[in-house]
Amino acid sequence: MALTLCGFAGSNYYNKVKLQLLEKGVAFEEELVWTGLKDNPALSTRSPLGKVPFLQTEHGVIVESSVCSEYVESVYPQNPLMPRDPFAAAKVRELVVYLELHMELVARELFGPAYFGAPPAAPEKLEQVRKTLKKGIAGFAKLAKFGPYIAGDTFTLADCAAIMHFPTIAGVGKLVLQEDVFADLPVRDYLKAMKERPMVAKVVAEAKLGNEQLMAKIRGGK
Ligand SMILES: N[C@@H](CCC(=O)N[C@@H](CS)C(=O)NCC(=O)O)C(=O)O
Repeated sequence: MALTLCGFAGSNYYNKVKLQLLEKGVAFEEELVWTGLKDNPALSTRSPLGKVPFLQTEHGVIVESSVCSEYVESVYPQNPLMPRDPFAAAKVRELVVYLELHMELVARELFGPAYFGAPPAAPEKLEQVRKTLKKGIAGFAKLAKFGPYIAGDTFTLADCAAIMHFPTIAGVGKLVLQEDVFADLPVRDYLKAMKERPMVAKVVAEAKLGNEQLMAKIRGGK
């Protein structure tokens, strides 16, 4: 049975795993699944919280993008995106956790006003997110190498995550906080260089279409 990545291309977590599969050259299929248990209670049998992405494998379903990525690395050793050395691998995992827990999840508190037409957030909320996000980014800056890749001289899972999380986080800074939250990091040049990679360019192009599809769905109230 083929490996199937389930979710939608407007999701950066989905695209992180998709980029990994493409960079590794692993054969997979995509199944369009929208989030939310309200409209689709049956989804809970595959994704208990109604979140995407999840991976349908020959053994069953795996939820949580980082767990999916770890599974893919262990089952498909070709073109590894995790170092074999345990310490180096831990350094890659650290970067992914900083990107997701201390940056993306913080920025997500303002995704409503930034991307989905929600009313502006209260000033106290803006300041709280600004402070926490900048603290997370300052911590990440101490770990990230940009050498030229996030973890050093090799493309890893930290790049799959960074390429997909940087733009949404930067968007919250620009659209809601009115601030370049990455002013002290070479994020713009990094993203430009990464888009030279054919698989990154493919995922980014499909993400654009996926976002348009998502916005049309939201506008249609479907
Ligand atoms: N920790 C999860 C986060 C996934 C996530 O939040 N996905 C979003 C789409 S980008 C989602 O499913 N949102 C719907 C919801 O939270 O109910 C992962 O890494 O897979």
